[in-house]
Amino acid sequence: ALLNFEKKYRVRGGTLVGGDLFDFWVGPFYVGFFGVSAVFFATLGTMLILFGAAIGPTLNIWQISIAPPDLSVGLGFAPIREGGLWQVITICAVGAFVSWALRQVEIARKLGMGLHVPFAFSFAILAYLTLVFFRPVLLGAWGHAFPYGLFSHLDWVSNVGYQTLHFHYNPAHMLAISFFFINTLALAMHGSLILSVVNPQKGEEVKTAEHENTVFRDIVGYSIGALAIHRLGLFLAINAAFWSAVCMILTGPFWTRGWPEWWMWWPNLPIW
Ligand code: BCL
Ligand code: UQ2
Repeated sequence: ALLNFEKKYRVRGGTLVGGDLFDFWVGPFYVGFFGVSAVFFATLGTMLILFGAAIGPTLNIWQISIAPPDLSVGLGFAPIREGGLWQVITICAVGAFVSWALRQVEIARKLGMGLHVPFAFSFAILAYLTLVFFRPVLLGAWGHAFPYGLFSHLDWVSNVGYQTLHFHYNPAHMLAISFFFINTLALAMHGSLILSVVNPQKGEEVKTAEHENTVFRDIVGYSIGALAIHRLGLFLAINAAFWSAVCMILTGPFWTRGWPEWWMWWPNLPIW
């Protein structure tokens, strides 16, 4: 059913591609050129994963894995059963993610809103592209990308981590983790604060912005404010994904020894 406010916002225009051709809705969903391309890539990619599982050695959901080509293939195309499937699935994944971001752009334009949502999502795409495109290209082989499987991708993370002896010493990994954790703190503070003001005791009234500011001034002596908490959240989330991408671009292409050794710059400073 069409919600009463939806009619007003279902306006023509704002499309980047296709003009009016795909400018319509299916139920609650806006379609657009990029809705069509997203569904196309997502469906094809999913079917290829199912095909890969079917021709693979196991149907155990935990063990199904679609691996990239052998390192000897370098940056070339591989036969479909020897990593080619992984390559086509990766193209589908990138096609679907980028379509999704551009569909967010079209919807934001249609509504006259800022592009903050697609901007934020593009950092998740950047992190994914780092693992399956930029880093393998810099290392000279698709085989450096991670395999698509539940346990197999965990094994990849572990192996790649131990190749540099102790991944916790990767400074960009440290930063990324710190942003993830601070982001969790910030959203827990924000979510709990909002719920606490809109769920008053029986007989009490919903509380105001003054209450929000006062409770945190009483607790920690500072309130960031209703607008800035959202800026902070977006900043923390974007940085978490960004420094994750950086930590992996560094690992291999720009640093091949153990990460603990990188910290030798500190005792090697000429000031001691
Ligand atoms: Mg580590 C990476 C934390 C220990 C080796 N590690 C990461 C980062 C993150 C992290 C900073 C993964 C997040 C990320 O990249 O998001 N590691 C972390 C923590 C510890 C830790 C907190 C800990 O000990 C407490 N790591 C270790 C140990 C090493 C180690 C010491 C192993 C022994 N770590 C590695 C390696 C890697 C990491 C190797 C990485 O490769 C990874 C990293 O930085 O990658 C960049 C980014 C997000 C994405 C890539 C997701 C992209 C999503 C796409 C765009 C959209 C998907 C849509 C989806 C399919 C649709 C679903 C539809 C729904 C049904 C609705
Ligand atoms: C706040 C505020 C909100 C909030 C939150 C705070 C009225 C509705 C959560 C409190 C935030 C602070 C003190 C900053 C915390 C900093 C970090 C780095 C976690 O003041 O304004 O708006 O939701």
